[in-house]
Amino acid sequence: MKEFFPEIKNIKYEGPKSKEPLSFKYYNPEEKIMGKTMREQLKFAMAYWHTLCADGTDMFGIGTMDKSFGGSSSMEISKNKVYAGFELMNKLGVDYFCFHDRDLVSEGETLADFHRDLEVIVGIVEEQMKEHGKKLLWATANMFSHPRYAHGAGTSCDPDVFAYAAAQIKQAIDIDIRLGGSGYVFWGGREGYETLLNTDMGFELDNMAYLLTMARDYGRAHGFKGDFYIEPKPKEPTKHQYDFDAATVIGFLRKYGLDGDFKLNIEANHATLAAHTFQHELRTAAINNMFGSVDANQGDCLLGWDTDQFPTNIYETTLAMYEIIKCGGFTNGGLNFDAKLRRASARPEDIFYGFISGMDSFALGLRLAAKIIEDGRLDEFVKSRYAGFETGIGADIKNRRTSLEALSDYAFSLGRVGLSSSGRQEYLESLINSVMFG
Ligand code: XUL
Ligand code: CO
Repeated sequence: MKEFFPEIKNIKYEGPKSKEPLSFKYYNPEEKIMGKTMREQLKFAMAYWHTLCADGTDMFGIGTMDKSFGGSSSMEISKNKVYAGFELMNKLGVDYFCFHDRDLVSEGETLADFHRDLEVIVGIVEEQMKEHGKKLLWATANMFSHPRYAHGAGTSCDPDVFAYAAAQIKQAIDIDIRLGGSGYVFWGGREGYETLLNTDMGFELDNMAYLLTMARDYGRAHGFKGDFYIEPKPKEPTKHQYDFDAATVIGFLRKYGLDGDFKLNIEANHATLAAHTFQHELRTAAINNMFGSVDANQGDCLLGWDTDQFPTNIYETTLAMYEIIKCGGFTNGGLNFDAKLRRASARPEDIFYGFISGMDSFALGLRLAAKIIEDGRLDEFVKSRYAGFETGIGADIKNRRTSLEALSDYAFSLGRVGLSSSGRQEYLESLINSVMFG
């Protein structure tokens, strides 16, 4: 078998003191952290699109990276991408991957062309998965790149486009089931609007929910046991996207009775675009029992768009892993690197540096989150902050055994009520630093 990255050997754990750039400093797959191996806790996945398709094209310039993998025809390129992808996952020890239907083959003129070519490539993916023991974290349908989706897919004003989207979803769910995927993602890149002047928002949302309901029913009827996910994002490409953030999506899912089958796929850079922290979005999903999966990346606070960088901010990865461990860890989900190289990082080995950096950042985040939890002072402080609810009037409130009148009588009996305790933010921030770096 042809090697696509002949210069790169299998990436090994060498520990934090190693100066070998092509090694893991913190990710030691078989080491146990809080009862599970790092590999099980982190469940890293390769995003097919960024890794094997994105070639550095941006709004101002053409591609800088050759993603043809030595192929000349479109199908040859598609085949080579599969082999290159599995080689890369093997060398990095990444167990999972995710793709859009359009990442595997180019669309062709008709759905029939697309279907025919997908069948060939999915066959190769299936055979490679068996040979190398890799798993599909989730699949999705790209319903945002083609011009037909300029008005949206499930929220399009054109019923033919709505039907086309349905066909793409059906096909992607069939592939997901065939490959044993544990998730199916909906990211509504064009499901939103540019101006309300031309938009019937209520009608569009009802249609979107109908499409998701049909997808759910089809998947369940055909044996899909995994989770459906919505991936919130507030904007980009459309000015306003309906899946704005976790809270908005949860409200939508409940309104349309989809909350039993759908969870959230939280992306770090989408959280920050919605003016939330990554931790906030994870917590919102968790407290609503809708935490599912993560698209791992980071943005740049000086650039207001979705830069999809490999994550390196250890505070962010630590607090993310803290949230993930606290809500029980991944079940069907995992950490998918929805991350791409900078345009000038155009050498084939750069993709390995990107993954190593991202995997090590989350591995270190996991180690530090475990330290914070095992240290216990943070959790103890939060518990003690609400200790007033354990006795007296506080317990009556907590146990819902009071009334507005009873609380009013109680408050009148108190006289002056002032600020009673400190939030201790500065102390907690320095506590976190001392646990992380101590
Ligand atoms: C776009 C994005 C997508 C989804 C899958 O911002 O995150 O790649 O993850 O469609
Ligand atoms: Co994403």
